[in-house]
Amino acid sequence: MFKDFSKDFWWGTASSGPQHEGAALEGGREPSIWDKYYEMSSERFFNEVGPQECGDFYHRFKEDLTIFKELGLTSYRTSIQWSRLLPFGTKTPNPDAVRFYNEVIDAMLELGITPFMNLHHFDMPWSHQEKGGWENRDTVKEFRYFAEQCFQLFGDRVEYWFTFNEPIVVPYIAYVGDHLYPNVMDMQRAMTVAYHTSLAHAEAMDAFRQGSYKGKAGIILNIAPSYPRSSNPEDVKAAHLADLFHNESFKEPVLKGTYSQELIKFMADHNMPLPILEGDDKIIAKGKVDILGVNYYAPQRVKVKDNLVNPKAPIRPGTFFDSYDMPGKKINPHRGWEIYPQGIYDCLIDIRDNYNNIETFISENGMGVENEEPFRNAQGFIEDSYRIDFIKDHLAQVHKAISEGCNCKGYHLWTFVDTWSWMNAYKNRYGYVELQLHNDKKRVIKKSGYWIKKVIEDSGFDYK
Ligand code: BGP
Repeated sequence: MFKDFSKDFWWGTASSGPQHEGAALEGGREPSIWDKYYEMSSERFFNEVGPQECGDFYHRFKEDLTIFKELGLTSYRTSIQWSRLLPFGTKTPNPDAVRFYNEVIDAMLELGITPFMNLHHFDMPWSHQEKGGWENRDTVKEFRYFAEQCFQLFGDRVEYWFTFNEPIVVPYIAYVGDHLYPNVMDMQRAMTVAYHTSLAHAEAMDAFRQGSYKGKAGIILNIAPSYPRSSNPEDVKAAHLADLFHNESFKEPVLKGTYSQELIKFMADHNMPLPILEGDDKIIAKGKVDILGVNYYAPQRVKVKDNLVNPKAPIRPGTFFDSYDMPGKKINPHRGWEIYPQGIYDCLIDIRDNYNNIETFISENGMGVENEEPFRNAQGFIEDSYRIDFIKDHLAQVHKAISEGCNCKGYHLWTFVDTWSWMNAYKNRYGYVELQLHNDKKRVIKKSGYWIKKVIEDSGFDYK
């Protein structure tokens, strides 16, 4: 059956400054938390390839955008690096950064590509991290200042703004996980970081509205629907808690303008009170978004804990529930993530039914695959049919959600050209376009790139 999408559906891709720009030491940029973490612990990064080894969008954006246009894609998300625009805590925008982002935005508009600009993609400038990063409440006003600068400098042309990408990730990987500085395993500090990030988001939304800029502002959340192993009340309770920490911690403030009372109480009941000050509710209320980006990769499957917790172990979300390894689940072995297309539908229906059917788009979805070399064909390009199938299965669910009334406006694949991916560096490739890292970073369109071009031309595709 043909899955038809509206003519104005946003067919795009997502990327980020820290993962694709490169030129980390050029143009006056200061190191971000990732550059420093690589300096401290390079052995943790796949093949010891660090964040400075990016696709060089900084010098090659015109080439990338030309290929982007050739594939018929219409909207491109990247981010403005705080560490490039306001390096070392300066209040005066770095002229080289202003020039670069102006050129990128202008090049997109000339090609008829809509820029979607995000302001924070896990990439705290080191000078702010040294002062405590998101644990320090002063960072909230520093972020508002950065956001204001971005709106003032580029708001005459950018009409889609996003304050944060996946704001729950930094608390999780750096404060209760072992994947980023400061690796502290402390749930109170993690949720403090999350709380201050909510305030920073709300301050940036307020700055956007105060300035009466055109367009819309919002946030991008990685929503992982939480499914209990069974209908046993303990499993259901466990899944609810996983949802509360991972999803509701940001969904409620950004979609309802209130901070979850349940989360506040849970943290207080476990002697980890959140650093709430009088009047914060008024700030949080300003954070209600115009538009929500939904990043969807995989669900979380959850069960009640099998074993009692070691009382000396640090408290983490996993103190309260276990992950559930469902028999028969389909897995992407390269990334270890479950493939469950219906999850994307469940996310959209939840927003339709419980969050006023706010305007959304799929801001990330994709399949990371290690070593695509065996799929190279005689003409020299990668035949990534597995990626096409993955995208089709997810788009079919998006189509179904839209036909049932969900206000979902587009689909952005992660990513356009294979990017550097945090600890996994270049292990898993996600792009419509291959990055030949050791061949002068040459860009070569994959089969999925040619496929999406046809989908866009036809405004849809045939599905089993
Ligand atoms: C999302 C991030 C992206 C990107 C993607 C793929 O969570 O927003 O920055 O990296 O995941 O994940 P990974 O790179 O870990 O494979």
